[in-house]
Amino acid sequence: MNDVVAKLRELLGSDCITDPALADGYLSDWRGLLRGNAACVLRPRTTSLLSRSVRICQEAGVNVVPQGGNTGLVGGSTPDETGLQIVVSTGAMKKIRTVDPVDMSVVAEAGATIAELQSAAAEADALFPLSFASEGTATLGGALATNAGGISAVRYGSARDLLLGMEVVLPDGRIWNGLRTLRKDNTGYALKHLFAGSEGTLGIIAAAAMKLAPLPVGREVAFCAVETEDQVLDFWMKLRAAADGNVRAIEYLSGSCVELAKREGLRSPVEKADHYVLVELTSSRPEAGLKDMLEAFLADRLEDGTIVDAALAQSGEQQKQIWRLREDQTEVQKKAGRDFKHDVAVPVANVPELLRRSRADVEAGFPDVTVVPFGHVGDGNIHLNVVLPAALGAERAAEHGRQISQAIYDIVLSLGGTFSAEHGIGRAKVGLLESKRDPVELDLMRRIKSALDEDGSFNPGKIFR
Ligand code: FAD
Ligand code: 2HG
Ligand code: ZN
Repeated sequence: MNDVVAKLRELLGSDCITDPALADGYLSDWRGLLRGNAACVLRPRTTSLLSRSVRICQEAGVNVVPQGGNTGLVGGSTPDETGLQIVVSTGAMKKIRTVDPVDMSVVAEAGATIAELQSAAAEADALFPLSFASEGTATLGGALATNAGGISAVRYGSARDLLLGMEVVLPDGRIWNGLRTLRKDNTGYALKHLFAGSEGTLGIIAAAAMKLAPLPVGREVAFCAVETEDQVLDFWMKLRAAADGNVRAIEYLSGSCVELAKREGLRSPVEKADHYVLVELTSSRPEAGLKDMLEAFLADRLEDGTIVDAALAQSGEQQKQIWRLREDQTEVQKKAGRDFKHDVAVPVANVPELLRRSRADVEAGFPDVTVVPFGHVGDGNIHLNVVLPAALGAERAAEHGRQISQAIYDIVLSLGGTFSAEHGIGRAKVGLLESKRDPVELDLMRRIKSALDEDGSFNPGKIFR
């Protein structure tokens, strides 16, 4: 191993990190649940250096763990404990190569953050549509490798839907240059879609071309209190019909989520309820009349009883406060005790049943637990999280967590859903994938893996055991 590290050091100089203090932040996951070790951490600055680094690793038979912003929630970017793997971070590859307002595309290196892409697009009067709470740190490469969704997927789709082209360093060190910005390109297999959602198991995304959208000029945000799960769905159906193309976000929060946020000092602008929905409408047409539209829509919903209270933000500051109730959930839940995450999706029509059954089953079996579901209701994607009291002790919490997860996944699958909607498989859901997915599907996935990564050296233990 010393020889390999010496060669990498020769190639990358101080961008080959061996100092434990400097390497530390790359060795554990965002949630603080996993801690690994690595022979070194590489931060190549160009695709060519990335490719040469990977080739050195490949020739020495060393396993590689790709990493972007390290904000993933399923342990995909953490090395194992052996100290024999090498973390390859794209953090130093941040160039935004082109923003093309005619083509409506951006070409950027993998380490550019989502927030940097949003800013670069806005400077050219365009919108980079991906958006989620970790956007200040999460990278383009990571978002594509996990096929991240987020709050505006209901309007613009997930990362994959925005993908036009890719530059990838393959496990043998070769560079595949598929960095095209064409809107139509039916030239054989769409290889880029293999790498989207592949979680660092097939190659390292070095750069990507992504679609942009028109920059919104109008933005309205409202927060509503709702009495029942069915009314949450009813509200969304009515909003979709009334505002259709203008809905940028429709997010669900349970009453328990808002109570947790209040404990952290946040304020809700509506009366207390069992359920809440957050709506954001945007338009790139100044004359769209979004405010009148939303005001009239909310008045109608109060009138027909779909909602019991509503607040339409009157300033940018109020919009931010409303969004914090939603965007701070991951942090708030992390602080509240031992949090167990279930990033699930069901057909949208089954969301009320999912919310009802999971809460009833979990609360009946585990009186100590707080069920804190929230998320992207328009996509049928609910973060069906639970928090157990910290006082329960690690071992009992783990055992309760295991039983609760099983109960939740059983409900999700019985409703035609999936156990990973937008966060991926990583290390956390390897067993679930293996036990719950169709054997033919698994066989095809394994064949793709071995065709691209013959030695199995790219992110071993992730997606597959
Ligand atoms: P990392 O965490 O570094 O890596 C994630 C996976 O991708 C790993 O398997 C890694 O090996 C691989 N990878 C990273 N870069 C590359 C590359 N260049 N080439 C190949 N493989 C690579 N996710 C959502 O989908 N929607 C949300 O709303 C959302 N909100 C979040 C909010 C918070 C507060 C946090 C902490 C996380 C949230 N996430 C969300 C999860 C996470 O931010 C996303 O999955 C994000 O896309 C990960 O990007 P990253 O750069 O941090 O990747
Ligand atoms: C979100 O939607 C993220 O905020 C994180 O996907 C979800 O913390 C979670 O469980
Ligand atoms: Zn989410």
